[in-house]
Amino acid sequence: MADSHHAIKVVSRRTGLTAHVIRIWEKRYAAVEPERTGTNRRLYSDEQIERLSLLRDITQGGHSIGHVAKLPTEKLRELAAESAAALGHTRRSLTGAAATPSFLHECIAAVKTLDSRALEDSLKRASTELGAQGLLQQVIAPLAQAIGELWRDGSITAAHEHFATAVIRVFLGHTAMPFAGLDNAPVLVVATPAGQIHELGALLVGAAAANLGWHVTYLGASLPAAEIAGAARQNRARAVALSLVYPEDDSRLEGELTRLRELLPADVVVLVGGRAMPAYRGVLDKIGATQLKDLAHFSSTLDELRKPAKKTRR
Ligand code: B12
Repeated sequence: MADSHHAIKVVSRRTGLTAHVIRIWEKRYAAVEPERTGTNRRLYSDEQIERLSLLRDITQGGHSIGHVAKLPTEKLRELAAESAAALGHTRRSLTGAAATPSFLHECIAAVKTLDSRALEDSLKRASTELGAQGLLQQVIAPLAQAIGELWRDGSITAAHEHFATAVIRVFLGHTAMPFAGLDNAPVLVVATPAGQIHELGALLVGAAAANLGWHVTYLGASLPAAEIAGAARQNRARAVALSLVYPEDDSRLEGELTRLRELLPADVVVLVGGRAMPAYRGVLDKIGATQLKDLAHFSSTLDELRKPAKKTRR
């Protein structure tokens, strides 16, 4: 490689990736293979810098580094262009031209710098520009994915995850959930069952439902079946929505879900989603829960449920 002459510091500055992430992407995923100096310092070529920049954009667009790290550069260029189109922004080029900021990128930057004001500001503007469903599906959901990836590859810590969840919780609680308000709005109780501490999925579905005109009783994370059923009875809920994210092998969850079904009035529908949902399919089938793979299906199911005569589709 004749033009291998950039030290990792330069690469970090040019790509915006930390030296730590660059090393992890090299060691764990073989994304690039830099030359070494006599004293074992890494030297990167322009093509390798381009690869790293492309991988940065592609992973920020939601792809897992493990899936894309070894693809040929040409393929990376295609994927980056697709991500850019999907995210509605122009990728920062290697010549240094400024990128059109996307909400997702702004939010990721704010999480990385633990800047709550910047994060709230981006969420607010995204909400105004994209509407509530756009905010939830195009910004907050992919943001959670991106945060998970960044945490896994070592570029952010659990503190960043906590920070992001806290800001999003307050933001959704104040701006998105109170959308509903009509007295005759159907009631949806939202929670995660005992042992499921990840809360963002529940917050997302709560905000999506409120935006569709439902009255949302949001209970938060890790609640015993009796508490969820009690709230549903008290508020005469039409449905209960549960988010299952992690772990995927909690042996107590089967009992919790069975108990919830027993305690709920028969006409209260149980809606379930989240990345761990498929792992509990057996018990979910047994209790007749409606299993939903994403927010779009959730929204159409809520619309169906509002029509009293019709049965919900599974
Ligand atoms: C924030 C976060 C945390 C925070 C949680 C704070 C909080 N109060 O919620 C903290 C830092 C505490 C944390 C801890 C841990 N976490 Co964590 N965390 C996350 C992160 C970034 C978001 C979590 C979340 O709420 N996701 C929920 C939603 C947003 O994502 P989703 O499940 O894909 O859901 C989508 C749809 O399914 C739908 N949906 C979700 N719920 C529902 C419900 C219904 C009804 C419907 C219709 C749809 C729906 O909406 C989403 C958008 O499309 C994820 C990354 C990620 N991609 O999710 C990791 C992640 C879930 N965490 C992970 C891990 C490993 C952990 C820890 C074990 C880390 C550790 N070593 O300590 C601990 C576990 C703690 C525990 N006891 O459970 C892994 C799980 C891996 C796996 N095997 O599944 C993930 C995926 C990160 C990763 N990429 O590796 N975490």
